Amino acid sequence: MKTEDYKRKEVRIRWCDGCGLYMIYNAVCAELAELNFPKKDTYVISGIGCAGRSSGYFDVNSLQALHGRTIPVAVGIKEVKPHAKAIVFSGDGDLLAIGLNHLLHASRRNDDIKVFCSNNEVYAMTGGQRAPTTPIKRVTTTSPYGNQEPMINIKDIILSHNNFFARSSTAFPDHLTRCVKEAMKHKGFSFVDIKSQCPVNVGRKLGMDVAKMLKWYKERFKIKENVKDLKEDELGIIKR
Ligand SMILES: Cc1ncc(C[n+]2csc(CCOP(=O)(O)OP(=O)(O)O)c2C)c(N)n1
Repeated sequence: MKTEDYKRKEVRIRWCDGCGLYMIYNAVCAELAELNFPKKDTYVISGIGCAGRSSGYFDVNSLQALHGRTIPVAVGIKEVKPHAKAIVFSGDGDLLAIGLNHLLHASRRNDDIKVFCSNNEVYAMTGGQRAPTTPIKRVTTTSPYGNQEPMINIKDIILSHNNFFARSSTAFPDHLTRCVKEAMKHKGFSFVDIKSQCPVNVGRKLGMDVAKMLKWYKERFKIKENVKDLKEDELGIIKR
């Protein structure tokens, strides 16, 4: 199978130009093609938000769940079709704010689902409001003087259950491909936190175009290999 075989052709993609979601979507389709995974056994579940649109763009069994409710749908699919690949493709707001409770329990149970979190550090679709993933001091629509709340530490939550955790970024495409591959191969719960650019509701507001945003990401993050833990500014794969 080819990458393009997993993409729905008749639907026009409505993500903004330069959005990181294109790269994440492509990386997941490319890995499905690499695995030659049967389309009939592949399920993509997305939530609400820009990332939530993804389910409409995969040419596999796909479903857009209610806001924050991707995980129970994926877990349900896996219960009745254990041979299937249940992929959750959603945003940081959807997975780590409204949907966090489900994520926590799926991780605790080590449910065999693959979670790809497009993390643009805001609620993008609704206008760039502060999310639990917004870094300290970041100016957003709802933190005009700079965010004062600490970020959620999703890495430690996932690792507290000894599950697969990877952090990558759309600014490092080869690393992103590697993280997607490892997550897909892993048996059990896998979570990939993908720091991804939102050119409109982050970039434009902070005075950066897409090229500047990618440069900014490259400066902010460093790739680490064979590590047991990651600092906030480090990208890597942790399997315990
Ligand atoms: C129950 C419910 N609450 C709130 C909303 C409004 N809403 C739509 S998208 C969204 C944020 C999505 O953020 P994220 O998951 O980070 O996705 P992004 O748009 O950044 O890709 C919110 C709060 C909604 N649609 N439904």
